[in-house]
Amino acid sequence: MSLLENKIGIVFGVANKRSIAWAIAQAWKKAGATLAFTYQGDRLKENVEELAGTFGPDTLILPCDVTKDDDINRVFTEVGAKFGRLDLALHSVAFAPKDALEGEFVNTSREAFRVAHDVSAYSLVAIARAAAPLMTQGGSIVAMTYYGAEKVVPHYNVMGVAKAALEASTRYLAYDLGPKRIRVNCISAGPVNTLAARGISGFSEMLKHYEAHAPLKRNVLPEELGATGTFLASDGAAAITGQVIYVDGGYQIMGM
Ligand code: NAD
Ligand code: 0WE
Repeated sequence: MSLLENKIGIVFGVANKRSIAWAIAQAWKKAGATLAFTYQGDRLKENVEELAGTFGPDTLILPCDVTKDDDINRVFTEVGAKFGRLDLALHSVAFAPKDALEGEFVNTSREAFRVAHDVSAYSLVAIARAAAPLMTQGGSIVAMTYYGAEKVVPHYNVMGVAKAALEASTRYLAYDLGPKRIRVNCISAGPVNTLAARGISGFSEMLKHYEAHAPLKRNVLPEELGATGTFLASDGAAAITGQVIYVDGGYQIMGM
């Protein structure tokens, strides 16, 4: 039997075929899950419909700006109406204004700080709250994070602070939702060449740095994030909650 047979999931954060969300969605689908997808706005509608459209007629595809409570509530109302239940949710969404990732952290504006935290951290809380009533047989919520949450990665700046908030939110959500058998975990991925990473100056040097310094001497592959996402979604992880799992070739263990 497949690992996620009869599970219903929702995926936030597919922008294109390189998105980490797409890698995890494909793995969830392959493991037997039925999926709903959300996309940020009209700009990404066609992309997501083209990708997720290959998943069959029972695939729900809905717009959702995660900074809008009404969008989030509408999405979960529609998931409830179509499937009657939910088992899995993937949060793979982050944004900070570009200039906040270029200068010094000390110059982060109030507005850039607010936006980064709203999109990248608070949205997990809002999604978990809306998902929980549908997770009537328990559930698994997975969010994507990055090492810049715990150590200084030059230029990651306010995103690192927002990821720290995301990781702490994961722990508090795990505590609140544990009695309902809803687990909440983060995958901390090593650098992956996606849309969100492409614009970052020095990103290819970062990939080389990981190749040189991570114990496994290579970068992480999207399908490896898919495999960890499937594990965390599966009953094999039934006693794992509130954790940050590093899928980074071992980079995080190094002191030098
Ligand atoms: P991506 O650009 O493919 O995905 C980011 C997604 O966030 C996009 O789909 C975008 O539409 C969505 N998004 C941004 N603002 C939104 C909003 N207001 N409402 C709804 N959606 C919104 O890039 P990715 O690298 O796949 O990023 C996915 C996640 O993985 C992010 O949380 C990112 O921080 C994390 N991550 C990425 C890397 C990396 O190196 N690429 C490493 C570790 C963690
Ligand atoms: O979480 C991320 C990137 C998220 C991200 C990317 C952008 C680029 C375009 C958030 N907001 C924006 N805003 C934009 O305008 N990563 C883990 C990838 C990443 O980004 C970095 C990194 C790494 C790794 C930025 C600086 C240093 C390292």
